[in-house]
This record gives sequence, structure tokens and C-alpha cells, in this order.
Amino acid sequence: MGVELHKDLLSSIGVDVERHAKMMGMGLAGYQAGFMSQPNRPKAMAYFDWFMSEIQAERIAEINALKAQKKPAVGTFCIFVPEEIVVGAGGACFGLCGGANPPIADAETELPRNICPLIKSAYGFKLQHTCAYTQSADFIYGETTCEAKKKTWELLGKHHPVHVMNIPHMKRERDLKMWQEEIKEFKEHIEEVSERKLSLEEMLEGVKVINAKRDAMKRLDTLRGMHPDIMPISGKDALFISQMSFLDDPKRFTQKVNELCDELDERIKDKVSVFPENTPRIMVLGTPIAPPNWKLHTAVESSGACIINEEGCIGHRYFKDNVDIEGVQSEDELYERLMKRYSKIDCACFTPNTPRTDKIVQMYKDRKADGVIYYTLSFCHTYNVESHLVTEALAKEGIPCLVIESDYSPEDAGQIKTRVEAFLESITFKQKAEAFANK
Ligand code: BJ8
Repeated sequence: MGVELHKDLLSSIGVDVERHAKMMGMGLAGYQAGFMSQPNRPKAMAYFDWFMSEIQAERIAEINALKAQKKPAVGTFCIFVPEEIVVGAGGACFGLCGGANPPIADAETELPRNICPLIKSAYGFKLQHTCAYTQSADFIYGETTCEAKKKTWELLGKHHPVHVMNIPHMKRERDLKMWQEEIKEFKEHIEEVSERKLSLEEMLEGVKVINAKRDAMKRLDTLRGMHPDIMPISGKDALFISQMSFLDDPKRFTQKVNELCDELDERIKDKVSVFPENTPRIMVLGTPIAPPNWKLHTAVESSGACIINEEGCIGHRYFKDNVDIEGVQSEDELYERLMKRYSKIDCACFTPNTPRTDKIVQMYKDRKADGVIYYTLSFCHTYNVESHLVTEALAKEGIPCLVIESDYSPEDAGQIKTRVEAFLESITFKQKAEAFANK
């Protein structure tokens, strides 16, 4: 296995090799059991299976090879990071481990118990030295989105270099002006790490690479969720690809997603679906679902429904908008275009955030979905509070919705499955009643 092969490298970047190997073993076993056993998977999933086996090995070697050439390596927990600048500098921008339960107990020695599991998990990985991505990062990108995160950077900074970007909570003109300045400062920080100046052309190249990646993901999103009778790929596999979009080399990832999409195109033409006709189609909304958090998708797809998209940051919110670089002549113009693109992100940290609610209702109609699951991580106040406004809007439209709040512990898996089954039953009943009424 890859981890074994790269043991020396992992040890040299400070990974606790023994503990890391144990965690990777558990992760791979979970992936094999939950993903590779699915029937009728697209052949192109073979690449993503391979990537999973090398996720904390070969990919880490690639990132560290870049670092050896003074290319920046930036770790993040948020999609506000202007990754185009990092990629333009020839470096790697990647998501850090933060979706597993085991490190949380360690994190709670320094962090309060009642904050979201994503933050505690990521913090615990740093304390344990069991995430090779965290260990590879020149710095961790932090942002001032939620209360828990913005205070955590101060503590995390004692263990690893952190660069914090001030993300406003409103989108007034003065807020956006400040945001643009923050992007410029981020670029200057990348220059400090790389020990060289970064040109406009390089940054524009970075934008092109990431725009192409987002286009490929949009293509997959359309193929996966816009054909009411054919689901050519499972929601679980599609979620996994979204999760890997934060780790893989962007150019290779784009190529592999497009190859998969070519196969899905063929499947749709040949009417090859991984779910039977009339399988309830569920949209998932809410907080990011970081790997290996596959609890919700497993519960839904083992209960006779399929998930047709994720509205969250590991999903649609990440790839829905591109950076428009048409006619950009100067660095300041580019920062403005980046700011315009990033300020379209409808994270619940903003007030007001009404475009998100409108978008969700429209997505539901476009995808001909049958129901919605609003998923929030425990103690994520912004998404939890916002769920009230979203469910109110869904109720007005008569859209069935289930709200689930959960953490990373396996304990509530059974309870979630029971609630999902009851929800699906109510959807099926509604469909039957409608069909009867239309006779
Ligand atoms: S853009 S959603 S990735 S901040 S850490 S807010 S779950 S309490 S991750 Fe996020 Fe950026 Fe927004 Fe997206 Fe809640 Fe936890 Fe905070 Fe979280």
C-alpha cells in the first residue's frame, strides 16, 4: 500500500506514522466496504478508487515535491480561499482532514466540547500529527466566517503557521472593498512563501485551471441530477468525487472527471441507471460533508432513495461560479474579479443570505427532486439558524423536507436511518396520492 511506500517521507514531515497507518487502514476498509461493493459503478470510478488508496501517500509525495521547488502548499477548511493564486504560483491548495471522529477526543483537551465537529476533528488531526496534508502545509488558511473557526485560528497558530483572511459578514460596497484588499494581501503572502513575485499572467493561468475544474464538476452535477429517470452514478460516488476535488491535482482531476462524464453521457444514452425507475430523488443541503463522513449518504442510499446533489461547500456551492477574466489587464482588475466571484458564495455566515433560499427552491424544481434533507453539523449555529428560513420557504412550496443535525460519532447512524426511512415513506405516500388524484 502507498502509505507503507512513503513511510520515510511521512515521518520526515512529522506524521505519527504508526497512528496514521492505523487510521488509513480503517478509512480504506470503510471505503472498500461502502463504495467498491456498490453494483454497476461506472468504470471510470477506477481512477478515484486508486486515488483513495494513494490519498495520504502518492499525493503527499507530489505535494512535497512541489514544496521542494519552493512552490506553495496551502491547507484550508473553507472555499473562500483564492486557490487560483496558489495554483498560479505552481503550488497546491488542498482541504485538510476534518471529517473523522477519532481525533475529536484529543481536540477536546484544548477546545470546548460544544463547537462543531469539523473544527474539532481538524484540530485533533493537528494535535495527533495524523493528517499528512496538514503536516505538508506551509500554512493553514483561516477565515473569519463562524465564531468557532475565527477563535480557533488563534489556538491553532500555536501548532502550525496560519494566515487569516477577514471575510465580511455582509456584502455592502465597503465590505466588498475590504474583501478585495484581503485577496491582494493573500497574494502577497503567497509571494513571501514562494520567495518570488507572482505575475498577472501566472495568476490568470491559475484562474483558467480552476475554472476548467469547476466546469467539469458542473458537468458531472448536471449528468448526475438532471435526468429524472436515469441516475448514471450513485450519490455516494458523486459525493466522494466532490470530496476529492479538494485534494487531487486540479488538472489531472479535471481530466478524470471529464472522462467519467463521457462515460455517464453514454450511460444516459443507453439508459443505464444505478437505481431503479421511480427511486425517490433527494437533494442534500447544508454544512460541508468532509471525508470520511459518509453517514447520511449511506443511510439514504441503503434505504431505497438516491441523492442527486449536495448544495453545500463540498458540492454545488464550490463549483457553481467561475471567475470572469475577460479583458483583465491589471492585477487590481483581477482581484476585483476574484472578489466578485467569491462574494457570490452563499455561506450562512452572511446576513442576509436570501439568495441561498431562492436558489434552493429553484434547484429543487430544475432537478425534479422528490424531497430535501437539510443536514447540519451539531453546534453549527449559522446553518442551524438559517435552516428555519429555508424550511419555511420549502414548506410554502409544498416541498418535503427533513432536518438532520449530527456529528461524526457512529452512534446516531441507526437513528438517522430510521428517520430517513420514515421520510421516504411519506414521500412515496405523497407520490401515490398525487398519482391517484391525477387519474
Ligand atoms: S463557505 S460553509 S466552508 S465557512 S466550521 S460554518 S460547519 S460551525 S465550514 Fe464553511 Fe467556508 Fe461557509 Fe463553506 Fe458551521 Fe463548523 Fe463553522 Fe463550518
